[in-house]
Amino acid sequence: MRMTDDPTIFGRLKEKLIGKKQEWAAAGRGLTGKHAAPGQKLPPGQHEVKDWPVLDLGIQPEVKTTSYTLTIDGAVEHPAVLTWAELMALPQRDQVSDMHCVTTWSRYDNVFRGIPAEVILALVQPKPECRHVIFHSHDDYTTNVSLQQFSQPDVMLAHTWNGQPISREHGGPLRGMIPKLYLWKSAKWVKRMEFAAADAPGFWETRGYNNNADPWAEERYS
Ligand SMILES: Nc1nc2c(c(=O)[nH]1)N[C@H]1C(S)=C(S)[C@@H](COP(=O)(O)O)O[C@H]1N2
Ligand SMILES: [Mo]
Repeated sequence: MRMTDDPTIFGRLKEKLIGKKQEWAAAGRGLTGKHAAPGQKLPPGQHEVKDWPVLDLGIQPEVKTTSYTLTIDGAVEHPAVLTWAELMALPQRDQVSDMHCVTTWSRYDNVFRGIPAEVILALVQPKPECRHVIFHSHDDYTTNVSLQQFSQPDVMLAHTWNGQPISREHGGPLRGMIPKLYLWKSAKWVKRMEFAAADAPGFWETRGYNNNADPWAEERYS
């Protein structure tokens, strides 16, 4: 089923929400025109929140660790299908990160635990022509980042937030966490990571949102 022609009430509701965010992109909502130094904690046009809002397409798939697999394929020397046990046996790290959502909220100092990007890279070894990483999720969401953005030291596949397993609504059991980009680049319920030579703009990137998505440069829209 395509996301755009679901006739159910949830489908129509979802369409309304997606339509609203596309309108924001077209109108340049939230843009201040200011730039901020990357060292500055709060990017321009953002405000701090203490709760953790939930944003997604309205489908929150139940993904069980007992049957979970992560597929990593494409332009890599060693494609892999990893079970939950295999993922947990990889080196893990704690990382304190801020989250910046394009809808203008930022949430500071989240302790995420997970598998660092560098561990994934060492495992699968991107081929020389590889330039992009496309995340595919269980709700059919996709998002794309450059290999360089994925390779930053604070990037991880996270399974734990502030000492608790990441909840289903926030993308558990495993989600991307790319703290220096707007949060739509951090895929919830990750199913597959596709390494690629060619870029493939994802769900929001094809609906008016910026391909690069640097909050300090206010790269909200395309
Ligand atoms: N699989 C999936 N990942 C997703 C989304 C989604 O709809 N599906 N929404 C993105 C958007 S737009 C945002 S702002 C963040 C929200 O994460 P949160 O709900 O944990 O705050 O998830 C991102 N990752
Ligand atoms: Mo978002």
